[in-house]
Amino acid sequence: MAVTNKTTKASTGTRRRRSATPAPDRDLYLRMFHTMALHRAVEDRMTSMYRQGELLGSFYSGNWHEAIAVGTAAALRDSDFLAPLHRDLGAHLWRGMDPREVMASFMGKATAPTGGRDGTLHYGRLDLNIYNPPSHIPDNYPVATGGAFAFKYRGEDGVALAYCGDGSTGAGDFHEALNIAAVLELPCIFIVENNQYSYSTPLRLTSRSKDFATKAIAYGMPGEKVDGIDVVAVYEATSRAVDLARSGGGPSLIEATTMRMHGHAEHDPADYVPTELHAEWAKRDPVDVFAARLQELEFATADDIAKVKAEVRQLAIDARKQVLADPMAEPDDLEARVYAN
Ligand SMILES: Cc1ncc(C[n+]2csc(CCOP(=O)(O)OP(=O)(O)O)c2C)c(N)n1
Ligand SMILES: [Mg+2]
Repeated sequence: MAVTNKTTKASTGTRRRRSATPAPDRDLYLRMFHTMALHRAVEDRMTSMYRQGELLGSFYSGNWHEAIAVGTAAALRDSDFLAPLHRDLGAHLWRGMDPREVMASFMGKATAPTGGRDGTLHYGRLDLNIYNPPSHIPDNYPVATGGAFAFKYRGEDGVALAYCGDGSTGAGDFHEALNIAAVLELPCIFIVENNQYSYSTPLRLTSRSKDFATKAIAYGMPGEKVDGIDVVAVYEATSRAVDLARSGGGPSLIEATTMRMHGHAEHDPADYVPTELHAEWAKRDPVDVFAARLQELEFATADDIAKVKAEVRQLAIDARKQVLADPMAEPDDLEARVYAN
C-alpha cells in the first residue's frame, strides 16, 4: 500500500522562499515532544471517558496528527492567529490551553472555554489568539483569511494559520479563501491535513489531483507537501511559510500527509478502512518517530522519553478527576455572551 512521505514543492515561480533550515534546538524540540505526548495522552484518556459514558456526545481524536498540530503551532508567535480544527488538539495545548478545559468542553461543564455551551470541539480562547472553530468546514479558512487581512490592514506583522482536512478542500470556502488571500497577498498559511479519509469517503473520491499542494499553483502561491508524521519536517515547512508571510510575501499552502487512525469519531468503528492501509501507517507513530530522533540527536535518553510519557499520562488522569468535579453549565447563564440569535 502506498504511503506518501516524500516532500514535494509546487512553486508559482513568482516568489522565492527562504531556504534556511534552522539548526536543531534542544529546548524547542523537547517542548514539541512534550506537547505531542500530551496531545496523545489527553486523547487516549478522553477516548476511555467516551467509552465510560462520561462525555455528552462523541469524541474526535487526532491520533497521528500530533506532529502536524504541534509542528505548525510551534512555528508561530503566540500573538499570531490560529484557527484549528477537530484533529488539532496539540496546537491548542502549545498555546496554553489546559487539558481540563478541553475535557470540560466535551462534558458541557461551566469551566469549558465556551462556558459549557458547545458540548464538543468548537472551543477556542481569544486571549490565546485561538478562534473557536465554526462547525461548517472549512469555514475556519475564510475566518483566518479575515484575521490575516486585519493584520495587514493595521500594518502589523502577524500571521494567521488555519487547518482543513482533505475532504473539506472540496467545499467552496476552500477556493474563496485561497483566492482572495493570494490576490490581497495576505499573511495567511493554509494547512491541509491529508489523512486519507473524510468520514467514510476515501481520498480517491475526494479529489482527482495527485496531491493538494499542487493546487497552490492555480492560486498563485507556493505549495509544499510534507510528511505529516515528521514534526521537524512540518515545523521547518511552516517556518518557511511564516518567514514569507511575515516579510510581506503573501500566503502559502502546506499539505501534510498522515492517516486518520481512529474512526471519524469514537462512535465510528471505521470498518471501511482496509486493514493493510491502517497497518502500514501504524508502523510510523509520530510520537515514537520523534522520540527516536531526539535520542539520535542525544537530546533525550530512553529514560527521559519514558518519564515524559508517564508525566503526561498523569496530567491527563488528574485533569479528568478535576473536571468530573466541575459544575455543569447553569441555565441562567444561557444568554450571556450570545450576540445574536
Ligand atoms: C459543511 C459541512 N459538511 C459536513 C460537516 C460534517 N463533517 C464534519 S468533519 C467531516 C469530515 C471532514 O473530512 P476531512 O475534511 O477530510 O477532515 P477529517 O475529519 O478527515 O480530519 C464532516 C463530513 C461539517 N461540519 N460541515
Ligand atoms: Mg480527512
